[in-house]
Amino acid sequence: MELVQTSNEAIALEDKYGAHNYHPLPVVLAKGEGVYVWDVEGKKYFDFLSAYSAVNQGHCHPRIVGALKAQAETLTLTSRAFYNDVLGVYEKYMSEYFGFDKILPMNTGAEAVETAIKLCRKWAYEKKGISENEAKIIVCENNFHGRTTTIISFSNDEDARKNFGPYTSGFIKIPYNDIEALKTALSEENVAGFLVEPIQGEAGVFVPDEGYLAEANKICKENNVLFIADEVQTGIARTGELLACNYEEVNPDILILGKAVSGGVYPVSAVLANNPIMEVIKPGQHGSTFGGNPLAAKVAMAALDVVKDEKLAENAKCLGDIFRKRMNAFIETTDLVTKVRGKGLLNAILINDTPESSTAWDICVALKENGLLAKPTHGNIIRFAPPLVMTEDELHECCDIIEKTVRDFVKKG
Ligand code: IF1
Repeated sequence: MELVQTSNEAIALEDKYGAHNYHPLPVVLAKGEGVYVWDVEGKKYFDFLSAYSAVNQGHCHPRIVGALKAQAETLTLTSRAFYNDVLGVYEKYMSEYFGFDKILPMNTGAEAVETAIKLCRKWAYEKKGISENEAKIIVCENNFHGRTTTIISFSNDEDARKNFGPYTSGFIKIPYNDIEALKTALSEENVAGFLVEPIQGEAGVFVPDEGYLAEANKICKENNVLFIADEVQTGIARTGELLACNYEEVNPDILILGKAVSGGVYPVSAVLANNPIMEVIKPGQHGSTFGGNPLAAKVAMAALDVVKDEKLAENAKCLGDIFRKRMNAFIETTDLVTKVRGKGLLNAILINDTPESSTAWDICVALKENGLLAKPTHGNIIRFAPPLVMTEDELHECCDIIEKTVRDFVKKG
C-alpha cells in the first residue's frame, strides 16, 4: 500500500484521482486525538470544526475505538436477513436514551432524513387519510438536510441543487423562524409534516427566536402534522443540551440523528418515533445493507455513554457561554468581525466583508497557520465547533489564537 510522505503528495493524489466535490483548506491530516489533529508533517492543530459536529466526543476516543475494535474482531455485519445479538440491545438503548418507542437504524444523515420523509408520507396516507401521492412536507428556506436528489429538490442552494433535476415534488418552502408563515402553510391541503433544523447549521448557525420551536411544534400538533426535527448537526450535546429541542421541551414526532451518534468513528444515523408512526413501516418496505449493523450499534452505544459519563452537554453549555462572551468582547475591538451567534459549542462569527469575498477563507488559512482549523460556511461566515471534550483552558487558548489571527489579519487589497 502506497504511503503518503508529504502533504503536497496527498493533495496531488486527491486532485488526480478524486472527484473535485470539495474545496478543502490546504491541510492534510494524519492523526487525531481529543481536540487535536496533526498534519502529515507533524504540525499540531486545534480542531474547531469536529468534522461538522460528528466528532463531539473528541478524535479517537479510547472507549469508542475500544468498542469498535472489540466488535470488529467478533461480528461486523449480518444484514437484517438474520437477527443478531446486538441490534435489539442497541434499539432498546436508543429508544430509552432519547425517549421514543422505536428506532429505525440507518447509516448517514441524509439516509435518515430520507427515511423520515418516507415515514411521514406513509403515515399521512395510512393514518391521516391524505390521498396517495398528495402528501406535502413543509421545509424552511436555507435548509440543509443532506445531498440526495429528493433532499436537494427542496434546497435553495444553487450549488447543491443546480443540474441535478428533475426534482422530487411535494414540499412547501417557508422562511425559517417565521410562525405566521408556518401557520399559512399549515392551512394548505394535504400537509403531512414540518421538517426543520432546530438551528440552521450550514446556513450560518441561525438560532431561531426563543419559543419558535415550541410554538411550531404546538401548531403542528393542532393541525395533525408531524413535527420532524433534524438534529443531525445540533444533536448529541452540541448545543449544550442532549438535543437542541430540549431547550424548549419540544418532543418531535420524528427525531433524526446522525454524525456524533458514533463520535465520528463509524457512519451511524437513526430515526426515532413512537409506535403510531413507526408501525406504518412493515417488513420489506424500507431497509439498508448496513443499517443497524453490530459494529455501528456497539460504537454508538459507547459514543452515547461517553456523552453522558463525561457530561458533554453541560461542558458545551458552559464553554459556549465563555466563547461567546470572549468573542463579543473582541468584536468591540475590531471592525473585521461584526457578530457571534450560536448555542453551546455550535457557533459562528460574521466577517465584515461581502459573501463573495475571500476574506473568511483567508482568515481560516491564517488560523491554520496559527494552529487552529475552521472553515467558512457560506461566504463571510466562519463556523466554530470544537469537540465537546475541550477544557476551559484549551478554549481560552483557542480564543487567543482567533483574536490574534484576526488582529494580525490585513485584508488583501
Ligand atoms: C457536506 C454542515 C453541510 C446536516 C443536517 C443532515 C445532514 C447534514 C442538519 C446529512 C450534513 C454535513 C454534510 C457535509 C458538510 C456538513 C454540513 F452543515 F454540517 F456543515 F453540508 F451543511 N442534516 N451536514 O448538517 O448528513 O448525509 O452528511 O451524514 O455534504 O458537505 P450526512
